[in-house]
Order: sequence, then C-alpha cells, then structure tokens
Amino acid sequence: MSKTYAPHADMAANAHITAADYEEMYNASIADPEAFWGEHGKRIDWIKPYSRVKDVCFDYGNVSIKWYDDGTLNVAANCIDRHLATRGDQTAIIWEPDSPDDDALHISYRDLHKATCKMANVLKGLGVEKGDRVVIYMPMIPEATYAMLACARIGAIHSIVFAGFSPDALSARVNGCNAKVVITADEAPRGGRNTPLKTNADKALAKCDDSVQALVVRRTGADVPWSDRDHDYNALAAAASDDCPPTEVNAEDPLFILYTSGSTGQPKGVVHTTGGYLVYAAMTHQITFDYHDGDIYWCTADVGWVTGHSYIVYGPLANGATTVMFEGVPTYPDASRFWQVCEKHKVSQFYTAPTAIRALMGQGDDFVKKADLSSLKLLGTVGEPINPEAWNWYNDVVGGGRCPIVDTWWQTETGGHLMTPLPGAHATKPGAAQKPFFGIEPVVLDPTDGSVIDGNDVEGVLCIKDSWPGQMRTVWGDHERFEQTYFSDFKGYYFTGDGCRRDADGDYWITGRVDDVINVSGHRMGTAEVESALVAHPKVAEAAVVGYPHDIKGQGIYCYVTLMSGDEPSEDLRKELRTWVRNEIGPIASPDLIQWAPGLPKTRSGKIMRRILRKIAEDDFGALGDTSTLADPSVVDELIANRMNKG
Ligand code: 6R9
Repeated sequence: MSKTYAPHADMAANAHITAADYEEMYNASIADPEAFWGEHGKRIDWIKPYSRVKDVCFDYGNVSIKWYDDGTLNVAANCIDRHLATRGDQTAIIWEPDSPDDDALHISYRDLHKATCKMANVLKGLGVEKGDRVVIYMPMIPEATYAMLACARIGAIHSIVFAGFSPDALSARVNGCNAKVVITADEAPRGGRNTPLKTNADKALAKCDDSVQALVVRRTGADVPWSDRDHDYNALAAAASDDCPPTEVNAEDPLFILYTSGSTGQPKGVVHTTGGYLVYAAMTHQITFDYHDGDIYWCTADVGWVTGHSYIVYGPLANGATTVMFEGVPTYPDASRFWQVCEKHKVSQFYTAPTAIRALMGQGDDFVKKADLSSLKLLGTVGEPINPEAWNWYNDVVGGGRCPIVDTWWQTETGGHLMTPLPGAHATKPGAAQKPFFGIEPVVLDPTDGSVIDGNDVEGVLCIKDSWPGQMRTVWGDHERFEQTYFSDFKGYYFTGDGCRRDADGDYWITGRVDDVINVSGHRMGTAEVESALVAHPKVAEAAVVGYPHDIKGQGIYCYVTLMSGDEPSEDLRKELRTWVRNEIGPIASPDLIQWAPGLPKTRSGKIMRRILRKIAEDDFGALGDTSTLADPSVVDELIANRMNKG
C-alpha cells in the first residue's frame, strides 16, 4: 500500500467538487453523457445555442467525432468580451519577463480586448480570412497570446511551433498546413540569451512558397534582416483599430492545429475544434485546479505545447481567471526563479513538469526556502510520470505539506486532463494520475489480444471507451492516419499509446509509452524523427534511437549509429552529429549518448529489434529476452561490450 494524503480540510470545505460530488457527477456523466455535457456546454457563451450534444462513432473506417455541432460561438469573445462588463479592470495576464530586473506587466481584460482586436485587424489587413492557417513562432510574450486570440476572433486556425524548433521543423509545419502568415519576433530572450527567431524564420521561409508573409513583433528591438514578405507588427498595430467584431464560427470549425510526435517520422497535425474544446478546457481548468475568483494561477509551460494552449490561455481566460505567463527558465538567474515569481505575484495554483521539479530538487532546498510561498494553495504536474521522490519533495519543500498535488495525465490529442485526482475530493497517492475526469471511461486492455482486463491490481495498455468534448477530431489533411493511429489497434476504443496499472483501490498509474515515442523533459519525441535526422547525415548509414532512464530529463536520447563504410568514428564526429540533430529538429532533440554500432540487431526480415536496444541502453542485460530470431546474434555482444557510460 502506498501512502495517501487526504484532502486538506479547508480545501475540501470550499472546493468546487467534494468526494460526494465526484461520485455522483462521475456516475451521471457515464450513465448519460448527452445530459451531462448538454448541461456543462452552458459554461461558455454561444451565439446560436446547440440542440445536439454528441455525435460520435469510434468504428475503425468510420471514425467521426462531433460535439455541439449545430451551435455557433466565438472563442475570443468567450475568453475576453464576456468578462468586460464584470471584470474589465481585473488582470487577465501577468507577464513576467526573462530577467527579474525588467518590469512585469499586468494586462487587464480591457487591455487584452484592445490588443487582440488590433492584432486581429492587422491579420485581416494581411488578407487572413476565416479558415486560413496562421503559424505562430514566438517567444513567451503577451503578443503570442494576442496572436492566438486574434486568430480565434476572425476564425483563422493557428498552429504554434515551439520557438526552440529549428528552421527545418518550422518550414515543414508551415508547408504542412499551407499557412498564409507566420507570426514571429525579432528575438526570443530566454535564460539571459537571445535566440535569433527572425533569422530562423527567414531560413524556414526560404523553403516555403513566396506568398507566405511574416509578421514580426519587436521584442528586443535588435536589427534583423528584412525582406518584401516581412511586416512590422508594432507599426501596423499602432495604426490599427482596437475594435474588431468576433466572427461567428461553428462548434466544429477548427480552432487550432498543433503538430506532435508519433511513432513514425512525420509529426502529425492534431486538429482541435472550437466548442467542445473550449468547454472541456474551461471545465477542467476550474475543477482540477479548484480555481476561484481572485486566485492567481501559474502554468509554467510554453504556448508551443498543448499545456500552454489549454492551461495558460484558453481554459483560464474562458473562466475569467488571472493567468501568469513567464518568458524565462527555472534556473535563471538562479534556481530560485520559480519561487521568487510565486512570491512576487502571490501565486495560488502552480502547475509545472516533473523534469523541472527534479532539476530544482537537485539544487537543494535553500533556493525554495528563501521565498515566501504562503500564497500557494495547490500544486500540479504534467508531462510524464512523476517519481515518488520528486513528488515528496514538491509536497514537503515547495508545498510545505499544505498543498494538494494534482498529477494530471493527458495528451495533445485529448485537449485537456483525462485523469487526475481532484484536490477537494481525493486522497492523493505519490505518482498516481489516479481518477478519471468526468465523462472519461478508461479501459485496460491486454496488449497481445486486445481483450478487456477487468478488476483491480491489473496492468495493460490504456484505452478510452467513449469520446469527450475536448478530443482531437482528425489529423490535419490525413483522416486515414488519424483512424490508423488511434482506432485500428484496439477496435472501438481510443488508443492512448500509454501503458497503465489499475491498483487494488481502482486507482490508475501511467507506466509510460508503449510505442516508439519517448518523453524527454516532458517533451514528446518520436524516436523515428531523431533516426531520420541522423541518417540524413552523409556519414551515417543507419541509426536506431531509444530512450533510457535519465535522472533529470526522465528519459534521455540514446542513439546507435552505424557509419558508412570508410567513415571512422571519432569524438569530433560525435559532436558533429549532435549539432546536426539540433539543427534538423531543435535543441530538445539533442542526443545524450551516441554509440557507434558496427551492426544493429535485426530480425531475418530486417526489422530492428528495438526491444533489445532499449534493454542495452537501460543497462538491463539480464532481460534481453529471446535473441534467437536475430539474423546475427553476435552483434548484441558487441553492443553490450561497447555500451556508453551514462556518467
Ligand atoms: C499534456 C502532455 C502526452 C504523453 C502521454 C504520457 C505523458 C503526460 C502525464 C504523463 C504520466 C502524467 N504524460 N502527463 N505520464 N503522468 N501526469 O504532456 O501532452 O506532449 O502530447 O504528451 O505524456 O505518456 O501520452 P503531450
């Protein structure tokens, strides 16, 4: 039995959801989803109310997911305009810059309205219309949020590309969705260093159609190269009207595309639509974090990831919350930065990733203890399984034993939290995502035959039985791939790609990906993406990439590389390959370890046996399993003998 932490009495007394509420509402949500979601759809404002709630088919070959599909609305009006009468002067966004020496900004809902309207009018001026795609490649500055909301306001579809991605990754995404405009900035300050975003965008746009325009926000004012396709945002915004009526869109019109890694080389464009997504983001934000008026809520993610979409921007703003947006990193100028920001802005709910918690834990308690964290009421984690040691440190040192921890399991595809303990309802268990959110019916399946595993104290692959409003609808431009990826292996269910355990109490523990997706510092990466970057190098004949346990990052990137005959391994080449992959994909894909492999373990049909490579990388030689089907079993001994030291 693992230790549990009961809900704190004062939290439970005021919580939106108590233990009794949870049972009753969860049962109702499963028994009659139409009635449940019909009611909760009213959390947001509709221009034309829906009469239909749910229209879903999970049958492979005919997958179709629609929610509230005869309703119309506008997301920006929900996140801004509807709050103006009651909270126009309330701070919507607290922006904390990279350097603590620079001033924070407090942006009220009224300011947010003006800025978003201006950005929307600038986009219109560039010819952006409803349904057009706009790529956002931006630092964590308020203009990134204005850009998202401006797209939503005019019915354009945004696709954010994390500013740490390389020019090649950016051009692939711009071309993948045929974007009309790329919004970027001169430079992105982070951790005291400036990334030349505009220069990266130029390199990317050189590989895109000449008609793609760039809208450039001045962040640092640095001199940047300029061409005919470039437009100066600050000049255009100064001249633009701050009034732009919201465009009416259908609940099932796309709100955004977000590219994410899968088990094949090409990232997929996850499509989220308007009505259901907003209902789900708003509801989970309010309930999971037990958000109340007056709370200051901070999610440390980047808007380049889904967590930033749902839990920095759309969920909090739909709820009229005050949301903190942070440009910097946890360790600059030193490892107390997060805690100083919590103290400075009196943060009540703090939401971050296990990788950050582990890194800060390694710096010692003093960095935490010198800040006054008495404003904190709740802590959250997301992105990967959290090990109990990090959970306990977060609980004891950061939360002072007073703050419940919500370990939220979800995915880019799910739009919002699918499993998490609720702070006023559940006794938490370190490391468990624990309870399904309302309307979510998890099923544990046997990976070998797809049969349902009933009962408790069981383990298998995790699927979801029926749809929820925040679910992705398709892969941009490739519905077949959507069905193939999520609905073909286990018929009739949404397949999550994760493994899980249901413990003796019926609580869920996520055990990690069961496909070739690894999770490095909470960032999702397909091993195939790193492999294709490596084999694109002229000296690399073959490459196989696996994850291995890494103390801080959760998983590190371990690469087995076979060189072209005639090319010799060297330390210089190792460095060169590392830089090569960073340039191809971005710094987050930097290989941690590169092992020269004269041969890779393959079956007679030529399939690389990653299972074996994974075990070698994990240092688990005793558990290699059956190697008899290998074409040449001796390569395994050679790989073991030359395994990289993790240091
Ligand atoms: C939101 C987000 C999704 C994958 C997911 C799982 C892992 C996320 C987790 C977790 C254990 C948690 N994951 N949250 N594993 N406990 N609380 O991270 O989306 O980038 O698409 O990653 O991350 O493996 O399948 P995304």
